[in-house]
Amino acid sequence: MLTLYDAPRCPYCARARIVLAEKGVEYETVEIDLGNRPGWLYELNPAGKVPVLDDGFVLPESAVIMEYLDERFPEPALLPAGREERARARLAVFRFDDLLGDDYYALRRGEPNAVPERLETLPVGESRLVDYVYLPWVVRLREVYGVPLPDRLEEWLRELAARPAVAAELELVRGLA
Ligand SMILES: N[C@@H](CCC(=O)N[C@@H](CS)C(=O)NCC(=O)O)C(=O)O
Repeated sequence: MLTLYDAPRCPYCARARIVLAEKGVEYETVEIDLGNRPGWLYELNPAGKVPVLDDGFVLPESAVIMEYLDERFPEPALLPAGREERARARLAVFRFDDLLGDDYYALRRGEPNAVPERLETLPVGESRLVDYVYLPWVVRLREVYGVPLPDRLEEWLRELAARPAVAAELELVRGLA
């Protein structure tokens, strides 16, 4: 049985939750209180961060966890089939901080940010892996921070919300708002 060290409000953990649900994988959750992290978490992940996956070995870093799960449970595939498309998807994952993350956290701190511009050009809608990398932040922007989404993203989110894995995360985030 896989174990996910998880925190409900953490968008990085949401990436792992969504992929596990999408793949229909049964797993156990160990909930971490981010305000009072246990010392043993640093033995699992020296950075002291969640998510951490235990599948008989310990794996931190949400984007790495997502790709691991996509290989471990191949159906439905999240990375595209073509080599070029896979490379482009990995690039969009690699650039997450530049393309949304840094501005999201600036907005959260009440600092100047370019979230509206970032949302206009978000590299989603082509690969399910990239969609799930970005979705937790897009959902929190709309549901928690009241940021309006461009029509393209509303439509994208509406289609994805039909999938139980995404619907569950949306419900969780609405409970946080
Ligand atoms: N690069 C990590 C980031 C994970 C992360 O920042 N998680 C937050 C919770 S949302 C955390 O554990 N923060 C604790 C800390 O920063 O000390 C990943 O992608 O998994």
